[in-house]
Amino acid sequence: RLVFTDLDGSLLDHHSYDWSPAAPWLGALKEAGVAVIPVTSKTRSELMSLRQTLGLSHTPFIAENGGVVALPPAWCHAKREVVSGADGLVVKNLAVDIGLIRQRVMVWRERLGADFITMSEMSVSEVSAWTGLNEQSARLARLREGSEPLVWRDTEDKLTRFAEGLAGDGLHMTRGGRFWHVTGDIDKGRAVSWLCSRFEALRGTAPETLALGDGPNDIAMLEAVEAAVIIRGQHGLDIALGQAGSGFPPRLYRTQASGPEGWAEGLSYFWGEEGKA
Ligand code: 2M8
Ligand code: MG
Ligand code: MG
Repeated sequence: RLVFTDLDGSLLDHHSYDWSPAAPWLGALKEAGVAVIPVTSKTRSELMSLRQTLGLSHTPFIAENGGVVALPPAWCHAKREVVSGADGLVVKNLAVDIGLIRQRVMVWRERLGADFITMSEMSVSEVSAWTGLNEQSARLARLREGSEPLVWRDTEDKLTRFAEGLAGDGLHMTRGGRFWHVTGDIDKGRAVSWLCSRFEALRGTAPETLALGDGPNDIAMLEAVEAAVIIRGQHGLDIALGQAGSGFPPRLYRTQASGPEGWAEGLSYFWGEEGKA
């Protein structure tokens, strides 16, 4: 069994980033040997710190909306894969380089005369003000490798033309709880499917999969698994499946509660009462 989870607005509260209502389930899953895999817009740097805090230091994670996949040793092909640094993880970078993304974003701003502010243009304290993250976390959020968050301040029509312009460059726009994210040709769903194939290659059997998310950028992930939990959003964005076009209909549950309470509610719905405190 594998659990794939969005962080902001799902495992973590949209405003406070608290996860305590989900802690009993996290503990139960750990005890049962079920990997909980964060699949998030957050950066690798944010994840390196958060996974310790959440007690998820032995599971893989997917950062920057599917652009970065990090594998602990147990998820690697022995000898064939080399760890990328002191952190002991093998990192697969599926993203388009952030420098190129930023360059094309600036080109289309210029051409369309569009009004928006990117995360790289914000100071650390501005990122804190937008997100409610403390200074240290905001600093880690700015260390981006393959996705650029931005706050759109122009018309819908210009947004469409901006997205079309970027599409011509092979870039995509996806929407998180607060920001639009410009990425390469990646999404959370493809990264999740890739990890499932890796699981099967190593274990010889396909995993039973469940995923939880609250935002438009989670749709592809929710369509890539067998059981999907749509967590009630606190950001006013309604999400529906059938949009990523995978054609695979997962079993679906929509929660009453939002954030980590909804997270626990979704797990209890599919996997029983065993993890509840
Ligand atoms: C951004 O991601 C969230 C995900 O839904 C958003 O778009 O609202 C990213 O910048 C991420 O790195 C950061 O941690 C998060 C903080 O809320 O915001
Ligand atoms: Mg979210
Ligand atoms: Mg997210």
